[in-house]
Amino acid sequence: MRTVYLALGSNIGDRETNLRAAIERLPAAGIAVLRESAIYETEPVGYTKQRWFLNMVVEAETGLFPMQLLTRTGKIERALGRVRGMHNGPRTIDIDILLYGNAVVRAPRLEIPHPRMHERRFVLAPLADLAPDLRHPVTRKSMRQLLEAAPPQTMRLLHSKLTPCPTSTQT
Ligand code: GSY
Repeated sequence: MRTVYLALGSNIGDRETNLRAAIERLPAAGIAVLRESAIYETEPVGYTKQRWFLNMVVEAETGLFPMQLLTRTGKIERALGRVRGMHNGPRTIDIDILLYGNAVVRAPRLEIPHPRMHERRFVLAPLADLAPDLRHPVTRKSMRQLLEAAPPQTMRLLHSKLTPCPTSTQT
């Protein structure tokens, strides 16, 4: 089993419902959710003439191999109405694999750690909420250090309370 970190984002429709719907589909896909970050409303990066995003990060555990994980998260994106449109354009739901334990994967369709995570405050803020001392497998910098060094981005905390996952509250 590996601990993985997934970044979720949405800027079409009911963004919070889209995030929730994606999280609810993870367990059936073989991805057990351990913890959820707060949700942030973030200014769009890249193509800026689009609606603000809701972004969050999920810590999960899985026995899936990285490519299987990519296939399963892609299936959830499609089931929730994600269509591949404009590059960097609006999306119902986006699920990016940030980290897969300490593994480094360099495949044509999949790079882990996510190649742009260190420059994305909308990823690093929720990730540092969950795991500030976790180190990037390549640079060995902590998520807190990466967040401090990331380019500025306007964002606001939507929900400050970390939502406990139902399974993690069982004794
Ligand atoms: O894969 C990331 C999608 N995306 C986002 C996002 O999730 N949040 C913000 N704030 N900007 C973004 N630009 C892109 S592309």
